[in-house]
Amino acid sequence: MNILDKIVADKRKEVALKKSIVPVSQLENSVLFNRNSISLSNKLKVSQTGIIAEHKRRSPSKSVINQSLNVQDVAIGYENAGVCGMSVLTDGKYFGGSLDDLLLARASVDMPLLRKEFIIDTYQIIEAKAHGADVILLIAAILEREEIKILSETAKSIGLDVLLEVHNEEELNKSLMPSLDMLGVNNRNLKTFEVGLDISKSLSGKIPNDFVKVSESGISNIEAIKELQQFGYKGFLIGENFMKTDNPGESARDFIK
Ligand code: IGP
Repeated sequence: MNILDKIVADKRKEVALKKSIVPVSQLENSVLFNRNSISLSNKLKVSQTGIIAEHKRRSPSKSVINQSLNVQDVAIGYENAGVCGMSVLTDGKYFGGSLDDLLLARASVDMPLLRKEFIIDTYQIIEAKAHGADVILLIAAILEREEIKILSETAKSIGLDVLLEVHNEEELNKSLMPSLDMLGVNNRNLKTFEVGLDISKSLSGKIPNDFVKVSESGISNIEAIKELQQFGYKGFLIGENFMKTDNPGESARDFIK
């Protein structure tokens, strides 16, 4: 079993347990469920820099990245730096995140928030909205086309943007559909953890222009962004490079000026 299969197996159990305790109707009654979401894809379209900055304490590939900061300070730092949006990891077991992180980020800033999660069930989308997310991530490597359709249409029906993540041409070809807003190319192979920007470059021409192109992972300098912009990318998802410092907001600011 590769790590991705393990994460998904754990996630299925987690979602089944949660469903038995917190019914969807309860999530739909939360204050945040009725908040108007802000579109990240619209912001990226008009941005010069297109930074989506991530809150990530640890990961299966790097173990500890930063355990000492609180999510509110990180969120405020990112927003003050002028990023387009923030990605908040909500997986606990592998990334040290939580839905509370998403709630606290929501309470601290106005910018669009992405729930970074392994989504396999519509329940997690309702949950994302109820905790203040504006955008959800769908990962093509763990979903069938029909699942991508149901999940993305559910997200759109409650006003959320959808970022679909691929890592190769096969995943891209099976996934294209109008209910997606952004197409993300993950420079990290989630099964092997290998990282390289070449995959963003080689897939860029195959992504139709109706989708906002996002390059994800392994971005550590402005030169990489400038180069990826030549390939049509409008969004850049950056985690570790900011989170490994004592002041992620300041680090993000260096990428924006
Ligand atoms: C950020 P990095 O290399 O800048 O820390 O990567 C983000 O792209 C990465 O955390 C990520 C991810 C994911 C995490 C991309 N897709 C899916 C968990 C699940």
